[in-house]
Amino acid sequence: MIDLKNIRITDEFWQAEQELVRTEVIPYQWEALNDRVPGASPSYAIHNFRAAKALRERSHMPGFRAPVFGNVPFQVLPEDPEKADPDKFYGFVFQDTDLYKWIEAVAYSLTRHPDARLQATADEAIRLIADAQAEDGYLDTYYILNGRDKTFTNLKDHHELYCFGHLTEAAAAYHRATGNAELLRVAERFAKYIDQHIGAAEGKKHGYPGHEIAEMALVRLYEETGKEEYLALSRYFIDERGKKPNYFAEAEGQGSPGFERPEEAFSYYQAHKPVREQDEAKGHAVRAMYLYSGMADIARLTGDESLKEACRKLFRSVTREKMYITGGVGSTHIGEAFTFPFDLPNDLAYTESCAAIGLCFFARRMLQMEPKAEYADAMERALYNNVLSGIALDGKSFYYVNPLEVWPEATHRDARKGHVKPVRQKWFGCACCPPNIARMLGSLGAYAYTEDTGTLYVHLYMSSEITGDIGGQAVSLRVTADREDPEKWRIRVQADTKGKEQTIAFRIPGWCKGYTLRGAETAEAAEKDGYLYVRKEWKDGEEAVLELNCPVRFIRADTRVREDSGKIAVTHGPFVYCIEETDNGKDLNLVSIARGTRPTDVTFEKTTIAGRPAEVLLVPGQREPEVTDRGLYFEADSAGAETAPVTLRMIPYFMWANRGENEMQVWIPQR
Ligand code: FUB
Ligand code: ZN
Repeated sequence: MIDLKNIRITDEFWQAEQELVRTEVIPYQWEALNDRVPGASPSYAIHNFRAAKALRERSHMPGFRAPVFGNVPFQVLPEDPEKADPDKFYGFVFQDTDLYKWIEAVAYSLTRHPDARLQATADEAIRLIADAQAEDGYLDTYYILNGRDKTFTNLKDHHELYCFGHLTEAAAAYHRATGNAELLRVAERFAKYIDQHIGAAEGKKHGYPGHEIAEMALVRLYEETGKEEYLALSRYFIDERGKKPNYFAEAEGQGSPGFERPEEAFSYYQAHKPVREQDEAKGHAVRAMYLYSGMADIARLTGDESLKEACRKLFRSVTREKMYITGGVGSTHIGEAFTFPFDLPNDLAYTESCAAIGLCFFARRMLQMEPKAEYADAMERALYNNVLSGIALDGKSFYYVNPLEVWPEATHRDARKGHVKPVRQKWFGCACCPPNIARMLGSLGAYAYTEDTGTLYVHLYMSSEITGDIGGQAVSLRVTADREDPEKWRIRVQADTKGKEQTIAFRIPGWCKGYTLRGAETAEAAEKDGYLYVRKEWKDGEEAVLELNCPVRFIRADTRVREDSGKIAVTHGPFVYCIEETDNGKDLNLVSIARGTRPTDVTFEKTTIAGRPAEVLLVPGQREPEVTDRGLYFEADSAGAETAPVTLRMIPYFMWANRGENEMQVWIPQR
């Protein structure tokens, strides 16, 4: 990962998002972690660490008896925090990760915006975590408080390795941002403990994480410390997964989840077959994205061709058969999972914010493995649409589920749609998404840019400044993404490569219909896999301008996506657009776009939505009249057939649901 210290995002649009994280999300989440938000589900994350610390202190006292694991549920239901037992664990088995993700988000925020008070608060939280860690290095407050006798007996569901993964991601980020190595030491001690108990050697458990993330986190730990054993452990997890006999069935003896066919048993965990034999994205979408990200990391670092090929197939399976136009993945709330190819229901979509974030992780790693614009296209799609939709424009509420069509009444009255919320929520009992959004937005620079020997890749266009050692060379670069002209993105590049030649590779986005490059006439330039490689000595004071044509586009879906037959989606640049009731009236089912309407008929309007600058598209449309007086079914004659012309006001999808509860729709019939 490129060092975020070298990158400053100056882009107005993205800076606003990063500022929301700094000024709203991080402080709010700290209150939530401490159970101080009236009316919000208590987190108990800090409570649990305090209880674990107290237990460790008591363990030195005479007569101490360690807790013994009874029949503890996956979620210990929260009570009134006032009445909580100070020695008891509360929340989900993975509750610790909420604090780790917060620390990671803080690390990125401190990189951009030093803040001594915030750093002191995070340092204190880290000290608490270190004090809660067991003397043997183990760290998961659910087991510490409920009974260590069952440590690593339910890798499938109980998330100990998932907690380790988030701890490690936070530790690496915090160390990189602040130089404070305390959490890194904690993560390394836990990594060593895991290594002693899980692995190929006789006497160790031959298991792997039920919820992946440790794979990519161990790679990060390896990159932060240079210690090969972490890379080896990550590789072990990847190589062991899905081998026969299946570890989860054999060692944990808990049978296969009921909703799967026998040959698919454990596909929920991507453990139905060895990873190199997997060619279809299956199971829990977040888990899948995290696994594939780890696979891509290992494939890149080891050059393992079979693993690279599996990554390519899985990426294609996700993005060519199972991804929504918004970059959302996971079509069903049952198991928060993928279903079958081209099954992409709009109003039942699960499309968890974390899963879209996971797709960004996977795509970024594919780009590091082999830069191809199709990976960046998917990453951009997910980021600009599904990920941003996960957070309100004021940063104060969040979506877990990001549907493409909402009829509020149905979400209230139909249990099948109970997971779809027409308004964002302040917090969640299972609060995985908000802090994940915070850490994603905080580390944007690492998605916009990657480096390889001698080359700086520009994947996403956002104004930024880059200085330091990039791709092994001293560089100073300023990118200005000028989006004033709605039909053209102008990317101005000023660079100083200090007397040496440097390649800068610019992505030509999938949405761009033609481009020009001016001001780099002295350069060697060649296009490959969707990137324009420009090699030259970049001199201070010179400017190159890349103009990307950015027309409005009407998009249709593969006809196998039955939900979208006869419909179009409207996009502009990376943004997917939607209609909302607030702008277009009730009963969005009655509006359509007439056949023959062209994208060039669309006009633009600059406005604000919830205080944020917004570009509205005005699309010529039509509306059918209501027919409510001819019985439930009636003869298909002229009634209801005549339509009235209307102008559809379309807003960027990520801005929906910021003006109260209302209907929303991305795909619009074309009649
Ligand atoms: O299991 C941990 C997290 O909680 C998952 O990634 C999310 O899907 C939610 O279930
Ligand atoms: Zn989530």
